[in-house]
Amino acid sequence: RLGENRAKVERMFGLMDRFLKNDPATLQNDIVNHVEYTVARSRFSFDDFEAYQALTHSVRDRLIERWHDTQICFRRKDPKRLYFLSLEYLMGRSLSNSVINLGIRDQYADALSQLGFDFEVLAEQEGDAALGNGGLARLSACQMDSLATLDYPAWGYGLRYQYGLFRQVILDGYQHEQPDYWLNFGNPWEIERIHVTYTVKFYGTVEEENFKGGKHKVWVPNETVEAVAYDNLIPGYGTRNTITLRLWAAKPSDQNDMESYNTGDYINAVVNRQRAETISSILYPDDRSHQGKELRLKQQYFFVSASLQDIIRRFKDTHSNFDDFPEKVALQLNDTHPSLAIAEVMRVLVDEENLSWSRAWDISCKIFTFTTHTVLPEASEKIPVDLLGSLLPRHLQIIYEINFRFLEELKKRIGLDYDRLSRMSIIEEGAVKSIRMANLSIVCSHTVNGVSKMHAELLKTRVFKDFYELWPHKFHYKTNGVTQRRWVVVSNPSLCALISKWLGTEAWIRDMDLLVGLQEYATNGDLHEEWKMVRKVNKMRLAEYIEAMSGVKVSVDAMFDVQLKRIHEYKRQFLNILGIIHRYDCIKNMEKKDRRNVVPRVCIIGGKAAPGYEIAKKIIKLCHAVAEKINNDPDIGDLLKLVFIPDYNITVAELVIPGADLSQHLSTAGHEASGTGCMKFLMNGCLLLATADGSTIEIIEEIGADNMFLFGAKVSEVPVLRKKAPNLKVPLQFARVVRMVRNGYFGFEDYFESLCDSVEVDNDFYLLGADFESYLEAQAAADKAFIDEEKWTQMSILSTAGSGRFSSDRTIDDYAEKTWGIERCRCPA
Ligand code: NBX
Repeated sequence: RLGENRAKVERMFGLMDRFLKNDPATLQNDIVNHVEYTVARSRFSFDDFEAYQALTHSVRDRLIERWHDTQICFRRKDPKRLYFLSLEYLMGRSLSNSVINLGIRDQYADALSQLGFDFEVLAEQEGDAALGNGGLARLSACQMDSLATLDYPAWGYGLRYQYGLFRQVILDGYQHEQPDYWLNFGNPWEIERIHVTYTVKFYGTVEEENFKGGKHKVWVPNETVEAVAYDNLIPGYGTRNTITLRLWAAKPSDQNDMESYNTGDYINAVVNRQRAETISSILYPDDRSHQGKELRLKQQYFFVSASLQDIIRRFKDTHSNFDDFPEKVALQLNDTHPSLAIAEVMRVLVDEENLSWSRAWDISCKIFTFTTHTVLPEASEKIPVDLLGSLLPRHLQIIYEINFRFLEELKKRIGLDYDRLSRMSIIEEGAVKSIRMANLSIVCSHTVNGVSKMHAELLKTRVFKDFYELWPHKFHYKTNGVTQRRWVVVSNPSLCALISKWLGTEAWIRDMDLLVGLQEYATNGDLHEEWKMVRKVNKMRLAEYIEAMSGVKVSVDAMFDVQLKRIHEYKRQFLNILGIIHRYDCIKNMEKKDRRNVVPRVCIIGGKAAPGYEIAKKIIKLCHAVAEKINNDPDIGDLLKLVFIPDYNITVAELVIPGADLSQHLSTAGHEASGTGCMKFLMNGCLLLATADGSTIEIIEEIGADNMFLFGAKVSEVPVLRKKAPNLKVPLQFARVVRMVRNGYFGFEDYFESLCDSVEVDNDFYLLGADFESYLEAQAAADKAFIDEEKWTQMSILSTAGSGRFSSDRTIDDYAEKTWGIERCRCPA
């Protein structure tokens, strides 16, 4: 038999051309074949989009080869695996990233140019995969890239939303939301795996059965939906390893239909089937508040149940005893969105695998780890008990049981301190009785982490103080990072080449710590010239984009000053706009001859507001109203321009960040858990103007306070200022600019009234007034530094040189070793 098998394998190998080759002739042949046979267009006539599709398919073939090898390698070595559970991933485009990670970008560019196509033009055909809101979702994407690059045996799990994050359309300065039906033109990057399907159940009742002389709970659900896997392949850089991001789509199940068919209601049956698909149809666009909606809860459970069935199936392929589970499986909860997984694992182990409660709980506590991404109390998820009880009755019982046992233990530790017991309880009593998902996650996870040093301090001293005092060993911090492959190599190829040239190696692309080597040349005149040239070309590219988007012509000699992020009061885009109004006002009131000393600025703001977030939408409108006034004022000319970049997404970020001179990170201290945008700007040599908040505190440690422009109250000062706020004296300049908005200097005074009210002295929760003077000082310092070109370039080089610590590679290695307990597993070349 063995001999026979070997002969078969050898025959198969003979039929395959071993591995696909990457010489120009083979690549061209592949692309043209895909035009003809996959895209089904004639090889004699195809346009850019069809060429892009064919190109993508040829890249995908190469990904599949490596992916198969990686999966075989993982199966053979059977290492402990990481399962990363996240409801959101912001992947952006895949083409450039894939060919760069595969190491065959230049080969493709050559092959295409011989066919008469330009790689960059084809790359522009791709839309963004925007299955997430903001920082949390992009972090998941960066972490997947690092997991693959560092050879970790990891799987990402998520939902395949049919509608990604809404597209932002600006009409008359107001934000409108348009659905992002991103699958319209097909998605060549995903592989539909119709044979990987699981049934997910909802609703129904819990019944008791006799079992081995005792009672056994059985959930009798009355609705089922099928989860179908779609695999997205994530190639590592400088390795063959290619890992899986498995996204689930909901499909109707045949199991629901019998009754309706029997009653002859065929049409209704089909309509009902269609409804099943709504579960994975839409991404919720709120990045903070949560609303306790049934569909959202259904999404969470659908995703958790399918992922766990898949994970347990894989475990059972090679193991029969669940005591081995913690040696083979780490389950990472990306915020509380997947935390129902805790109740689901308990249900499967106790109800289906017949483990005792204590054995099941022991196993669960060894596999879960939990990362929280916020400090804002309004963002913490609470699921109404009634809602959970109706959708997942057995899970509600399990959560009650977990809570009962936890509180019993807690009483033994702390006695009958009822206040503390009720604060720590997983169940929140009150008008709407709810499950506190964060408490559930902390109770079951062996490690809980914040996403910056400051964030972890706040968790320990404020947000989860009671839990920290109970289990100090559980609490850690893992400062976020971003992947340099996407944020330098793909998005800023000329800077990438320059860095490699001066370091004499490309090794920094896998080892960011090597960037410190640039410090040595921070004052080198030749590097300065090349550095300035690269930056200027990036600014020209951005200027063209700005003109195309908004019709505003900007001068590349001006300082490009950028704030890009979700619009939120705590991120204080309003402070930025008030600062711009102040600048405008100053120029207007200046004598003509003094205007010569003004440092010209192009202020660029971009970001989406959650559809129901009124104040955030007003900030967008204000930005447009102010821009209208300033940009059309002949007194001002090139001294000041303001542009709002619509529909901010990953692709826009890739274009804007390399062209920014200065970037603003203005959150009120103590509110930004980490912030990752600042890291992308930093790597690209952009200087930061920032509060000491989240990860900027650690950036200061790396590059020194004199290489950035810091301002504002510190974390410890914020509560004090808030107490004093009603009696604080508002700086005159602040009162003046707010008054200009309030009195209609930019029009729309009624519309802006509530926005102005939100920063009145007794109402100014985010302390715009208190920080205003210091903000203007930091801005003046930035102006002063900018006119000293040499100083600015040196600061810029030192920013890039000091950014090594903010690679997601560092973060992932740290998680792997200290949190997940997984080891690298490299697929042989
Ligand atoms: O996560 C963000 C934080 O605000 C950033 O400070 C941090 O850098 C980043 C990565 O750790 N949080 C975030 O983006 N949250 C969400 O997007 C979100 C989405 C849905 C939801 C709640 C929060 N229900």
